[in-house]
Amino acid sequence: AGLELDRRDFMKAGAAAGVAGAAGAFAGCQTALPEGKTPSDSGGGGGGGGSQGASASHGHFVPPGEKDEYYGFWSGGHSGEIRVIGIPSMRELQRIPVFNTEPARGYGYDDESSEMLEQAGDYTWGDNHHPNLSETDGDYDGEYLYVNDKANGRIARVNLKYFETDAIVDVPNVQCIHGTSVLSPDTKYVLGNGEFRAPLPNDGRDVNDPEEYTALFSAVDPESMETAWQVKVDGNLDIVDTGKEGRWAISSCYNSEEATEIQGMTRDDRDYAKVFDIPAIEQAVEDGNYEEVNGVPVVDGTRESDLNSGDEPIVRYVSTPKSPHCVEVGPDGKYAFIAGKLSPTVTMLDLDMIGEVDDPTEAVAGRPKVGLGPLHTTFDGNGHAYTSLFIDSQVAKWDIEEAANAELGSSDPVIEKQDVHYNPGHIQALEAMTTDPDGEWLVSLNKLSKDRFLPVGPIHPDNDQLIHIGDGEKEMEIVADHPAYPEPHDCVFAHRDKINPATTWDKADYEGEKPFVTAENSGVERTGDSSVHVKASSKRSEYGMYDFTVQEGDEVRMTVTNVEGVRDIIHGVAIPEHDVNLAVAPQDTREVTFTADDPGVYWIYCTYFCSALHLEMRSRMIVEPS
Ligand code: CUK
Ligand code: CUA
Repeated sequence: AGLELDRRDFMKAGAAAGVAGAAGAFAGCQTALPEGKTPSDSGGGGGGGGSQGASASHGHFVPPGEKDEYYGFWSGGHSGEIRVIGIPSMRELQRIPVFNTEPARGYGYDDESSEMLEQAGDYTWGDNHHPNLSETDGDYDGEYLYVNDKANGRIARVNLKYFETDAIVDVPNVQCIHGTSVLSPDTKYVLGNGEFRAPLPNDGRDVNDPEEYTALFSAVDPESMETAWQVKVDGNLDIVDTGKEGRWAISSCYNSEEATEIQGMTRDDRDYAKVFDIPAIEQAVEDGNYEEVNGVPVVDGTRESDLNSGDEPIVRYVSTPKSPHCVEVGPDGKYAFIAGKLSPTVTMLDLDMIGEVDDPTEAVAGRPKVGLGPLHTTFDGNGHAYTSLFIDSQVAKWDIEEAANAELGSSDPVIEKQDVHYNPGHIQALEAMTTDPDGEWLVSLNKLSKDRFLPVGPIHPDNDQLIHIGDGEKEMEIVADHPAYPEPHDCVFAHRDKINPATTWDKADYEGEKPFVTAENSGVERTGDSSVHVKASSKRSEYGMYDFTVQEGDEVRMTVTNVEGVRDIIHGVAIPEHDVNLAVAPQDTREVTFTADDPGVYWIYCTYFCSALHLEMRSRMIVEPS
């Protein structure tokens, strides 16, 4: 059987790539080459658009010692984390815990992060789908990343100086936040779509009256991370993106029927996109045209509301084919692309026109047929859109202007389709969400990998495929399969020049909040009848003291500073049988509070292999019986 398989694989490679390609495959190439190309054709040469300067087939290989050109930030789905992946190598560089706990980084173990998680609802997990980089002037400023928690209706902020989550807001009045976007061009708000309709407030009222349920569109202040306002709408809210000028936010709605079961949700032939007029909403809040619910101004944006009856409605409802999925706004800000999901089309909404027309449906500028199950669209900056086709397991590349100039539903602007493996959700091209996309690479986040990898049990990895798109003039080519731990939804890419992480901590960033403990001021101080404060420095290869003594039952607050000035020398603090686990980076201080319940001797040890004497880096906690 093994032989059979090998032969079939060989024939597949031969068929796909031609003889030269098959020869290339034997020479150890990762992928088949396009027809007519020989391995030497693709050895070097200058790929355009700021690529690593290699060909389509091999350009994603980043040699040892060299670095990727782009940061990719992946949402981790129900793992709750963000993953940092280099593009084009697809190497995983870091994981940033957000809604989960992560022992390797001490996240959810030290006082600060565990209090943050506690105050944000004290859930042990989250389901993050949509990472968004903060913007200044429509470009990534490298300051923050914002991401939603679909499961618990939260939005978190990751500080990109330290690649660390620094704030989480549990948005009031909503159960779930799905679509999430920053408001371009200057991140005035982080916007979140409440997907599930529920009573407002959800306190036991109206539980048996689904027609009284409501969905809310929320705006969070990116600095204070407080909910600024919310808008009540008809139907539900799936995904959101914004125009480039700070006025429009566009959300898709797949359940205009307001049904509670799938038959009802898919009953009607039409649903809609909702176009939020942000300045008009702000004006309504300023004028006091809202109802306050749980401390948040809630503006009525339902179709029949007063605020929607005049010439300047706060929400415009645009009819679309049934059950649309994603909304993405193109780089020039002219069109919002609303993927059909159940319709094989993408609806193009003209954002220059939406404020001008009486009937917002007149702003629909195109509705190309692209294939079955269109979910998400991305851009190369050269006039092409790429739409993922969930049902067809393909990525369709199509011409934006051609679609805009054709009769609705009649155009076929598709230039090319690329098979992917299998069932793609989001796709993203380099910097496609900015005003100036870089083309070159596209990642297809495929939901199913089926037979693509060694079997690892019934729960399969996803498959993120790296596709070379160049400047959009050449054919697409898959150059790498990359198994992904379940379950990424979306990703965002930024050129490495736009992200400037610190390599050690800057203690000025926490001055006044936490002490900086040196060897000299290490020690134990009794702070109450049954509480002590232990302060310890850490450096290669010792803590500030070799032992310390507390009394049985003491509440121990422990503050540990890593006094190293050198990058990549991390010290950990593990205390056996006390669930204590800190990871302290150079120049950082972390604190943990625990109770010394059981008398005895406990060996504190360092968890990061920091020097040849790492194993000797220990301290003794003596808990005297009371
Ligand atoms: S959703 Cu997952 S594939 Cu949450 Cu952006 Cu479309
Ligand atoms: Cu410090 Cu190991």
